[in-house]
Amino acid sequence: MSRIVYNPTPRLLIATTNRDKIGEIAQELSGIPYAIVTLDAWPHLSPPAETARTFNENARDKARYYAAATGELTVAEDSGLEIERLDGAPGVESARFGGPAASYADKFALIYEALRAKGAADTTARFVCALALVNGRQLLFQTAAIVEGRIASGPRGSGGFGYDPIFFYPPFQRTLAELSPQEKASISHRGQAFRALRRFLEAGPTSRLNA
Ligand code: ITT
Repeated sequence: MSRIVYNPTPRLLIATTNRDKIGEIAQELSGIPYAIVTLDAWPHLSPPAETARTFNENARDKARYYAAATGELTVAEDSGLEIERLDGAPGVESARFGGPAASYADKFALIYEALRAKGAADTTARFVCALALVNGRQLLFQTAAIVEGRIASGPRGSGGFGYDPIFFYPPFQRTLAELSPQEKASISHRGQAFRALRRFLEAGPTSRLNA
């Protein structure tokens, strides 16, 4: 006698409170054999404090926190902008740089002021994205990716989000905010990191974990 096994599509929680990140990640993961869920399904869950000093640790901590709170197979990422002449600032503080009330215009003004104070009109910079995939307490996959560029002479463009208007990407001779979403995804820190996650998921080992 054969048994009928109901094998539902496994779920994957994209654990971020940042809507702009969700848009870019969903685009990168479209078509994977997982049902994507977001934190909208847990409206009362507060975000964890991000206390670690590295993107990798913060990504792991966030993924572990949300996996424990929801019971879902969870991916979280930690990302930010490192400016060479500012010794890597704002780095892991990118989202909080300038304080809770600071707009991105305020953050840009602080950055240009700090660069002027150092006599550093031109500087290299990089965006970093570290991601971690966790099931229960188990870290299944971790990767990090960067995109190298320069701080633009002034903010330009209206696409993207966050620091994109001040990040000049030399191969395209434009800021990330002047790129189409597809162009940004093709070279960005997040695009590269999530394409690596897609390859890992499509290789299959996790597809049975929460089925
Ligand atoms: P979650 O922790 O909930 O994911 P968050 O926005 O607080 O949301 P992070 O702590 O990782 O996330 O901070 C990332 C910040 O780095 C983000 O808020 C932007 O200020 C900046 N950032 C990261 N990726 C960026 C991108 O592609 N373009 C522009 N700015 C980016």
